[in-house]
Amino acid sequence: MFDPYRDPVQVPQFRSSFGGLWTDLNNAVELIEGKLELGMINEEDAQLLRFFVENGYVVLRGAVDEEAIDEFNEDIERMAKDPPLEAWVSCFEDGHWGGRQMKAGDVEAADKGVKLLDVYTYMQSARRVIFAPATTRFIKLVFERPVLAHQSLFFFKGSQQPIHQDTVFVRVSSPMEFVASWTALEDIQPGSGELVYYPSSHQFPEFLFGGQCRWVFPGCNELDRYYAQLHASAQARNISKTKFLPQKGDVFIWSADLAHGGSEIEDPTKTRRSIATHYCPLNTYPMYRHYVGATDVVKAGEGVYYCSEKKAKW
Ligand SMILES: O=C(O)CCC(=O)C(=O)O
Ligand SMILES: [Fe+2]
Repeated sequence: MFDPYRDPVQVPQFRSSFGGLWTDLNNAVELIEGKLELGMINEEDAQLLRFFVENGYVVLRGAVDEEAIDEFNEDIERMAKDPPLEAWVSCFEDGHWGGRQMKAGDVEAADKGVKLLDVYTYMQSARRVIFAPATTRFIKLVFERPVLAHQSLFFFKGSQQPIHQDTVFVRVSSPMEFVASWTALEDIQPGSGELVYYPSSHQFPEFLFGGQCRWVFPGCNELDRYYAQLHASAQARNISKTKFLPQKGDVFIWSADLAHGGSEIEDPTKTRRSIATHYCPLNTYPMYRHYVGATDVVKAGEGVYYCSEKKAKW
């Protein structure tokens, strides 16, 4: 029985009814100090983790070698002229969004919002970028487990995607346990459709689709209400949209619930070469494994793995 004359009990708690990572616990700051004192992390790690816990993201400046990015950009250029069977894109065509095999010329077709999917499955230079040591070091600290990359989007141009939380669209067996990285593959210019986000929006009240679900499901018509709540939460807290204007090689890492999107493209001649990648701990898995099937999990390095959604023609 609770005794009001003794110290009140303090049970660590997650914000979400779906749990999360240790960084989502309300004692995360104490856990960071504990890890630091125990020698599990260094002061630089602690600073990044404190920032991540409070703001829902971190920026790792110069996390990816210039040479690795150049190699990746060159491979993409070469591949785009004669795309292999595995090259799959998502794009806006004939009035709707859909997935299909990549065609030569897709790189230039910026009006179609072309996203090249899961390029890490067939391009070593992509893996070098998405598993850059500084990026994976940080994600391993947050997961405390091996890392499974499971969805990447390569953008030639800005996505202009409405501001959203990935928990709504990226389905993981443990819905809150994942993060994403976004690597600038060139110096990003103002007006190119920069990545935009609401700082600390991972702390906004959670929206439950159908009253019970973190992700939007087929036939659910609550997306408008969801977007309205997201912007209202920002307004109520006086939080404004912030644009990310990185240099080539800078990496932005966001937590599953950080609200982000692609801002409007003001200058259509500008490119916004970048790759976004989602990662979950290896003991969890992307839900597409159930719905459409996943490729085998492949080890890419020390504690880093990848898999992909099976594409129709594979
Ligand atoms: O790069 C962007 O504009 C948004 C990407 C995004 O939302 C994602 O990959 O989850
Ligand atoms: Fe997203």
